[in-house]
Amino acid sequence: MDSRLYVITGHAFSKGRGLEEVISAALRGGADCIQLREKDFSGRELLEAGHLLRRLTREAGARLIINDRIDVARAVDADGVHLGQDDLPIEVAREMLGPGKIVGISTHNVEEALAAERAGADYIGLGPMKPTKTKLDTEPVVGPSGVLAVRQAVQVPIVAIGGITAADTAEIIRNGANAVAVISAVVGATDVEAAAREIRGIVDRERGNR
Ligand code: TZP
Ligand code: MG
Repeated sequence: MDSRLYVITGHAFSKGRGLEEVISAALRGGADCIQLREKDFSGRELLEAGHLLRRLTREAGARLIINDRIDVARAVDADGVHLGQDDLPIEVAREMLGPGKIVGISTHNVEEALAAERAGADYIGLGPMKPTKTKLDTEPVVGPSGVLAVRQAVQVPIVAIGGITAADTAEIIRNGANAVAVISAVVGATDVEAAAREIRGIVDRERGNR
């Protein structure tokens, strides 16, 4: 899972703009992985959004990951799922998704990262990097220094998350993250495409310097 700019949907943070408008702009700006994450959508609404995102991500050559819902991921032929620590275990999700699919999991410290790697995760989310208003029930901040500690402990790709802006991205990538995942810094930006392009450019530059 070698993505660089991982953009997560969030209609509540999209300034009233629709999913198609916002995600099309993020993809034009260089998002190479989109996660469908809408906690208050019904199954029907998730399915409809998933089909739309599948079309947009295919056209852009980007990945599509579905948060939590393995059934929705299968129904829309997504590239994989993103799980929380309390969701179905990685092995079970992989069995349900079938071969060739991506299974990622949220982690918050070295112990969880090691367990995820042992369980065969394709990538780990690691965060929060900073306090964020986007997710209310976050674990304590791990920060960019936490990326360094986890990078020293595991080989699995690290997708840093939580409160990340363009200004934080260089340090996070230098500390060993493969990618940054954002909601508000891209979907809440006035110019979504420009915001994505700026962050993607920083990731590309810093990864090139490693
Ligand atoms: N998981 C940990 S922090 C977070 C999620 C989904 C929210 C990320 O949103 P933002 O706006 O990039 O802080
Ligand atoms: Mg979850």
